[in-house]
Amino acid sequence: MLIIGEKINGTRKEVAAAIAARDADKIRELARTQVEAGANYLDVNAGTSPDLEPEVMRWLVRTVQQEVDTPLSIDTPNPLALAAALGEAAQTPLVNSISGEAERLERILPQAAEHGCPLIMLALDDTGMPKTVDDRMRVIGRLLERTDDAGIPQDRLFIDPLIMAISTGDEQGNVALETMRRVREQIPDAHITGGLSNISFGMPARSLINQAFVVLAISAGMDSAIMDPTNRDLIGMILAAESLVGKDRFCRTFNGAFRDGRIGPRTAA
Ligand code: THG
Repeated sequence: MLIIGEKINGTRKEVAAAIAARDADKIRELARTQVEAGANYLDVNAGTSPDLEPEVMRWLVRTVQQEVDTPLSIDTPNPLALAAALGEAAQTPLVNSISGEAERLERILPQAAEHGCPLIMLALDDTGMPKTVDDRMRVIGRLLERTDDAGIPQDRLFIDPLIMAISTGDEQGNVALETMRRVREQIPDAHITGGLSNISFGMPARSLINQAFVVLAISAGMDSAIMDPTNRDLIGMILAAESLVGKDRFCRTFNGAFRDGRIGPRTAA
């Protein structure tokens, strides 16, 4: 599982406060703890108004990369904020994201292509959020024509089915899972990602829902998630599920994580 650490997000209270105070230590700590927990990418979302976003994004990326040289996931619909981030990134970042919205296609996709960035593709367009699996697959198909034309290889794509809260509709889990299964079948080289905790928004005991969902999603072909990498239970569930579907040769990753004390019951300190 390619883990994209979600915690540097300006829509979160502690990060909004750190940005307002330009508290670099706080941002560096969020970077370090997520990388130590095993994050492969760090998502960076300024969560500010579009006019301030390029400046805040530049500061966030610079600050994070003072602490870690982990590749980033630049989470913005704003082409100017993406350009600012590209200027500061230590390694080629993941671009989060493009969609069928014209602005993103015309001003984000060319930057991703030029810099050879992997790219998250949302099943969304100017007409809004497609409700059914068929509608999502149509949007994804149209976007795939555009990324193919731009010369982006399909194994550089992270397709996001748009994970919506089950509290807003009983079928939201099935819609996301069935979209994942179809993407896995029709676009076998592409990665599948998404915001894992979206599924449990508005529910009690969210962690239980997130853990159950990630197992089903791995079975449906999900191989990446935007999530809290410091959540030990979730990491344990992911590594267990991957070993159960043949994604962990000789269960080496599971065994190694257990040996290192990263999963399983905590031993008394
Ligand atoms: N797809 C893509 N990008 C995304 C999302 C997605 N980026 C944003 C989001 N969804 C994923 N990122 C986060 C970041 C933080 C939190 C959740 C998702 C988070 N949420 C807690 C909650 O919801 O209760 C608490 C907030 C807080 O700590 O203040 O932390 O779907 N491509």
